[in-house]
Amino acid sequence: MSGYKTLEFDSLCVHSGVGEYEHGPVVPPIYQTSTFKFENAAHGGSLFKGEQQGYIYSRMANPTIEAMENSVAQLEGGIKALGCSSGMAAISTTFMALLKAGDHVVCAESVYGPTSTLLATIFTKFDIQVTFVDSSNFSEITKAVRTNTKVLYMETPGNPTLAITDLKKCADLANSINAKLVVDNTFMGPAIQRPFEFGAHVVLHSMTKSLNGHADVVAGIIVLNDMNDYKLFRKVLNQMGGVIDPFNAFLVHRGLKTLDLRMRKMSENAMKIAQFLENHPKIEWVSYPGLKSHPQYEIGQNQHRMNGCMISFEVKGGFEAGETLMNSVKLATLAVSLGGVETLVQHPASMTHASMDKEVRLKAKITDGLVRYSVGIESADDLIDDLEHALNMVKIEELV
Ligand code: LCS
Repeated sequence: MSGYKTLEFDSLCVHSGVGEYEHGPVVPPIYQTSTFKFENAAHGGSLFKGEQQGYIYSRMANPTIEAMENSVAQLEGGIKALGCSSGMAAISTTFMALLKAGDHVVCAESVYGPTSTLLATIFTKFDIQVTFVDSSNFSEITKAVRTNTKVLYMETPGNPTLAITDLKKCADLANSINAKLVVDNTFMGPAIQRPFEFGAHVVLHSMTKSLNGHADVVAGIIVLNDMNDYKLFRKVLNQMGGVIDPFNAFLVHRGLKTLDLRMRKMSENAMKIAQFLENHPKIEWVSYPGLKSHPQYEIGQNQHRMNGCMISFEVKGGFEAGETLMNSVKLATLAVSLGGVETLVQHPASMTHASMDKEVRLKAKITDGLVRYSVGIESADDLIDDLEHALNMVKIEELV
């Protein structure tokens, strides 16, 4: 809606994307319909030709989905967004839109496991090449670039190591070689990091995580800041078919209203927990963007408004000790996924990143003992008590 450019982010969370609807509902209604009635044959024909604006079929456009898309586009500072059936649908649609046989991708090595597997196994079948790099070391990205590089694909902070990538340097490099910088912004979300501000060309999310925030939806989104890109991506998504459905779009739009509030509380909790872990004698190391010990702390502070909800750490004693911890927590839930109101803990090497080649995984510093902890909105004191109790269960013999 006009005028919203001047609102602060927390106000935008509540109001963005909400339009005017029949009967004046405060919340966009759910248009739970697959198709839309034409007034007559000529009307149907003119909608298909694009001579008139209107809805045709929900894979192409739907008012509930559009309301949510407009909200996310505004929150990210883009111009248009495309709701997808999952984060992986957003990622595969993006590669389908930007790449052709013979092209090359430079991809961060610490990304969600199936993203790297998709590039390394499925897209290579179509003669698309990929080089994985430690993206926290910018010179590795520069060295990996070739004449046929069309996409720099970055996830920052990376899943699950939380390695941070300098987005401005990547955007400048992409512009200099006529490639696109694609950023998976799932871990931080627009309340914390807005990649377009640093020059990204495409921003995408698994909305299954913090954008929806309540662990009850699987969905994704692609945000664009160029109208020609939007037209291309929309066509590809429409042909590939991985669109979101109206009910899930409604739930995500509802979740967005509290995005800023949730991320503040989660970041505040995570900082306390990261400090607790860093000072605990049974902890080998902690990776959290808010700790000065994070190797890319300065870059993170330049890119982030808050420090986020994700912590990675290793218990002394490696995987066995980590397993004891995961089996001993009571308030945190042992489950994959992240960014929801409930605290989750999981083991990437055997769970989210199990599909990755072991050598690639270890090179990306996703060690066998790494534990990933997604901080929710519970009391930080309760969460720390829970971790303290679980760490007490790690036997001293396991520490060798
Ligand atoms: N990008 C990131 C950074 C992710 O963490 C995930 C899922 C995806 C994309 C894919 O999204 P989806 O298709 O599942 O909506 N990450 C998961 C994780 O770390 N645990 O379980 C899923």
